[in-house]
Amino acid sequence: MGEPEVKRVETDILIIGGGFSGCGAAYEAAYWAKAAGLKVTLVEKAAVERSGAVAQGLSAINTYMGMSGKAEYGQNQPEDFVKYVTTDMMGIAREDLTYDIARHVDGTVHLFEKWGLPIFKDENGKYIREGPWQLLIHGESYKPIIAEATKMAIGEENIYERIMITHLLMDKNDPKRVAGAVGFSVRKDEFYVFKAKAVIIATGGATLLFRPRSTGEGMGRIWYAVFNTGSGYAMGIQAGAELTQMEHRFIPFRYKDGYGPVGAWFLFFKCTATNAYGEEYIKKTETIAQYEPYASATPTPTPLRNHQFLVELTEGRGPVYMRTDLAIAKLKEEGADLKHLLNEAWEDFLDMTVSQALLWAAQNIDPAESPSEAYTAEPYIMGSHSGCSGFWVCGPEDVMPEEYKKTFPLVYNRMTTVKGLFAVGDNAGANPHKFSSGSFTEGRLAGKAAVKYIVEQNPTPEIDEAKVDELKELIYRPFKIFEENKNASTREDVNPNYLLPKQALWRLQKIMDEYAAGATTWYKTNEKMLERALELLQMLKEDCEKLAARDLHELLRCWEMHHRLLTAEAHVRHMLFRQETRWPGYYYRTDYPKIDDDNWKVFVNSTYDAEKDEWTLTKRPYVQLVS
Ligand code: SFD
Ligand code: AMP
Repeated sequence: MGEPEVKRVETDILIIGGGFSGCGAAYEAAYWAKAAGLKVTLVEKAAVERSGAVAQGLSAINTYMGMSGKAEYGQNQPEDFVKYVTTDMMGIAREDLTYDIARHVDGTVHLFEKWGLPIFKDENGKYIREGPWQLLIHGESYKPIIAEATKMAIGEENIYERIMITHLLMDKNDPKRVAGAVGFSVRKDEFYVFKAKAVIIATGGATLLFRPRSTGEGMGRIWYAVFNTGSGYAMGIQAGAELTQMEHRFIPFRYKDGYGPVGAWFLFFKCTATNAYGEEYIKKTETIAQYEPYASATPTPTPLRNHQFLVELTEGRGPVYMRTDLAIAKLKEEGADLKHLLNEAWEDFLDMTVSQALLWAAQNIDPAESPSEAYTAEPYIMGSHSGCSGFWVCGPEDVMPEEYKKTFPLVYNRMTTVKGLFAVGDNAGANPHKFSSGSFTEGRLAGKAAVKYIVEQNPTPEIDEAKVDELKELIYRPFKIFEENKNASTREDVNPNYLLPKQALWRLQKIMDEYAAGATTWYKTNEKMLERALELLQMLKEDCEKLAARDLHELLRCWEMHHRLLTAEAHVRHMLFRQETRWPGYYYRTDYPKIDDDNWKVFVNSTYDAEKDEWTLTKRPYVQLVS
């Protein structure tokens, strides 16, 4: 590799990540930027057409109200959604943010349909509901459809693909204001410096921090996107942006090994899950009775449904099965067309989780004849599904409580506590259940607010060139480490002076799995285990100074590793701080096994001071807006 060429891009709004929230931000910002004469730029480490969590497609839109008043859409109101989300989070959510998504999300879904996304409809043209908030789609090409509209909105010349962003740049004259970002091309020897007045973090959540259940031939097969590597969390943490609920995680209950989602089966096909002895274990309400008042909510909150499963497994009544056989037999009895039903059942997976369909074929499973095993996966850190980790972001001015307004230096929707830095989708914390449509919507809200911020504040960022040089040196260091040390051994993957990113990742996953409530310990941990996790993470951090890369792809893996590591540390520190078990079924603090509403019905927030290498953790109040 030669000396990388330095490429400079000057823009007004920089969007990092071209997934669902990034595309939403680009689409909306482009509209408002036109009138204001501003430039919008999107940078993506892969190719927007098939990047991110929706790369494979999806078979449902899980956030849709249907509040237009038209009978064909349904009739949920945003307030209903807020109540549902807060309850699912066991009593804590940013209701202002959730409400804001709910009141705008339908418009996004209607746009998707206009752009060509096929939504299931009945013979009267009415959307077919999978559940109260969910719609079924023919969604294999969901991402290309959204990507095309985004490209048309901001212009392909403003999209930079195959660029891995590694660090944010802060303003030379104001370290608490963002000034851009740097990264490198994963295809060419090019180092990128983006200068921007506002930056929107839209890089998705963090996967593979924990040892996955898959091994050997299935290694790396997980439920959420492997491309979501905690980049946004890590970059924002280093910039000093306040985090919220980083102790939270999502443990999805999935078809075993193929990770096929269960929602369509439970809600649409009315499928049940039973233990090995045929008992429908969710009816055993005694297993969650200690978690009232949350246990008697309808639907039962997601973590508690997991808890019920875990009781069956750990008390020896596994395997647990999704009874597709019983569900299909019942629907047939009620007069459903079997061929049509089976088409829908297979499409559910072929649209978004192809490996599940392959696994059915490989294991000779006909869903009409045999049940399928289900299991809980390893933890994922994310803010858009039934998980709420992310940045503490500003809400809309009209509904954000005064207590929250005080925590922000400037009030612009979805801006973090760092001036000019916005976070959306998986990166915006404490407002989960956004899914694809809500993430795109949140991007739109931030895109509009970023334009407003630039117009009203007229920021004039200046880049510190010495810092840029320092970062360039640091970013490419893994190449140097490899070259200088490769002859110390006869095998490139065994060396006393460096470690490869995959080796570092395995170590991270082992630490997190064994000490930080991974699947191996049935999601249990305590203060001592978490403290030990921090010690081991610190050692791993020191060793990661010696990460080596043999090519640009491995350099990408090195930086994904750094980002995962910092995200993991934030997760452990937050879990250590929250002295209760708020989400049984997601994780258990065995030293504080109860839900403690008196002391912990609050958000746990943190900030990191990079200069001093110090974390500060604090509580922020939960404010109920909808009763
Ligand atoms: O069935 C950098 N999701 C579902 N949403 C639904 O609406 N319906 C469903 O059916 C859903 N299900 C589901 C879902 C996801 C997956 C993987 C499966 C099933 C198997 C969730 C949504 O997909 C999710 O909520 C949104 O996509 C979140 O949006 P966002 O923008 O927060 O994340 P993203 O789309 O993954 O995009 C992130 C982008 O950032 C890029 N990136 N670029 C540059 N530099 C870096 N350092 C970067 N780091 C990351 C990524 O490449 C990506 O493009 S179900 O289970 O419920
Ligand atoms: P999933 O396929 O598990 O990702 O779920 C898709 C959607 O269905 C999400 O909105 C879930 O919260 C919801 N969901 C899944 N299972 C259930 C269930 N048993 N009861 C109520 N909602 C569910």
